[in-house]
Amino acid sequence: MNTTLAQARPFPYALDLARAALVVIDMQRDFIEAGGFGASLGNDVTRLQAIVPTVLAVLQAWRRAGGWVVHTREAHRPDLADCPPAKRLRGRPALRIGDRGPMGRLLVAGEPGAEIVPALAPLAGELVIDKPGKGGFHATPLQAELARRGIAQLVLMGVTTEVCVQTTMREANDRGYDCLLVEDGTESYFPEFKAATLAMITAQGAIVGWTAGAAELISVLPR
Ligand code: TIU
Repeated sequence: MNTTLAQARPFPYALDLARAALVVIDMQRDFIEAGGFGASLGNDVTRLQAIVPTVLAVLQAWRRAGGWVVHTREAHRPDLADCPPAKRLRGRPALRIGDRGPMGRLLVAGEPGAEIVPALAPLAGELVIDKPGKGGFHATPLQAELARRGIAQLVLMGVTTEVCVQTTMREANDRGYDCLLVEDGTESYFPEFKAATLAMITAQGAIVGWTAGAAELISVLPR
């Protein structure tokens, strides 16, 4: 199915659903719920909770249209062998990666906090990528999995806009994917950083990619 998001910024985005993947970045309890990694850094997680219904609406419309879905999680091995000390020791958080919090060990695969929020749980047939970095491509099989399915376009949602989402989008852009970020399907702990990210992505003739609203994306998907 080919369609066009006429209202996309900075200009219309031609979507080929058969060659596109919806990539939902790090919608994990650790970033979205109290007591997780995001909260340990001093952030107000309620900003991120607010986008769950929009992310779900796009996810459901994409699934109904027969589109393929990838979910990422920022999740380390229990022995933290894939967590560089530079990452673990950065800053002065209340709890560090691997420390035990109310939802288990922070950002460790298999712990409750590392799971995707229940409303957005992956379905059978959807790809789940655990990534040790901010970008979805670094030290993961994501590129090979996309290539295996002939994917050329990525539609992105998730958190946080200027950290894992933007990093993944830039990695994807450098690898030749045409990327579109769903404006109200992403959020940051810092509203000004979200606004700046959307602006810098679309500036200079879509130097990193496109953005569009969830309603327009849903409206062009087959029901
Ligand atoms: N802290 C912050 O804004 N984000 C992260 O640490 N990871 C993701 O964005 N997933």
